Amino acid sequence: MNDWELLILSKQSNTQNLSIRYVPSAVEWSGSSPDQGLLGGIWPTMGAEPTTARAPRPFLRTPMACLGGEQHVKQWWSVDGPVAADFTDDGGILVSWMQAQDFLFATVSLPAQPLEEQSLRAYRALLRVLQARQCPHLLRVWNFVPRINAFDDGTERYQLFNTGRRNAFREAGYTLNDGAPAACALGTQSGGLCVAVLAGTRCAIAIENPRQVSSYHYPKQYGTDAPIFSRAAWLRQPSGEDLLFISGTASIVGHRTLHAGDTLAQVKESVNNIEAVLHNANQRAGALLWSLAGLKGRVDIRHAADYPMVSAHLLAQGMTQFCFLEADICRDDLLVEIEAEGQAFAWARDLDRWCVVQVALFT
Ligand code: 3EB
Repeated sequence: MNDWELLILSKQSNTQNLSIRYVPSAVEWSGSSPDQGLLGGIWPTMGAEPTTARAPRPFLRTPMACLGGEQHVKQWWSVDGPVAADFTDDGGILVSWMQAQDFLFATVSLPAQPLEEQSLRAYRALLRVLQARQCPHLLRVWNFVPRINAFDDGTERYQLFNTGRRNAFREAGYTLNDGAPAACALGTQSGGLCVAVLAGTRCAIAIENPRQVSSYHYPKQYGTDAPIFSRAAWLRQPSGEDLLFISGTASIVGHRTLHAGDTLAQVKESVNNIEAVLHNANQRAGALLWSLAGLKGRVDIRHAADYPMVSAHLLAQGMTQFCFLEADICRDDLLVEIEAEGQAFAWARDLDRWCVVQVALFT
């Protein structure tokens, strides 16, 4: 068998492809082919929409303002195949989910109650659905924590959330360190705790950032229970259109926040961190799959007044496919955070094989 045949065979494997799209809020879903299914979505809205309706509806609308980049506000996850929606009632906790052959998107929203318990119960319910549906590998997680920087009985709410998440992961046998999913944790001003997850039948490859201490190794000064996420997760795909999920990335070097009070310096540091993650991911892939200008995503800004400065800086970096949201960030000295996705071109990963084919053809 020659390389050409190998290449064709690898494209015919029966695993499914996942895609991401960002569209304006006015656009409604219509698949590019009848076979393409909408697996899930997350976008901000300031309208009061109930997120706990009993109808299966795995779209998470977060109570946040869009400050700019409205043409990229709706984040859609889709698959090349049919999807089925359902929900699971786990002792009064309602998990809405959509499942396709190789992927599952699920959301849970809980009313405002003691946060550590809510976090444990939300994750417990989600992980049970993943296991029951045989889609156990967490790829990307979104956490929305009301009043994330406020204190409840002397403990910061983000830390209470972390304790609940860690206990649920431990209980379900999920990793407490290497191999964790990509994630973000943002603060909202209203509503209850909301968590959305994207999971797969296959796992992604966790990517860390050499400039940053891994989240699960943060020292105790940030809370007794460290967060658990990877800086990025690389999903290989049969089409070659690999996805890179980049976690919320802020101005943290080592484990410390840098540039407290200086939003522009924080954005620059966040971009430095993303470049380091991209470099690491490209090295792991052994090919230049991802670049800054090819990323799409969201920029979360604590103070709306900082939006013009932040967006001008990112545009100048060639980061043109971003939406800007007003949100709180998990440390009270962080003023901005960037979350992003990279989608590789199929030919990029197969470049070495194409070269072999070319050489074979021309010699
Ligand atoms: C940081 O690097 C910034 O708790 O799931 C970023 C991404 C952050 C995910 C999480 C937190 C989380 O520590 C905060």
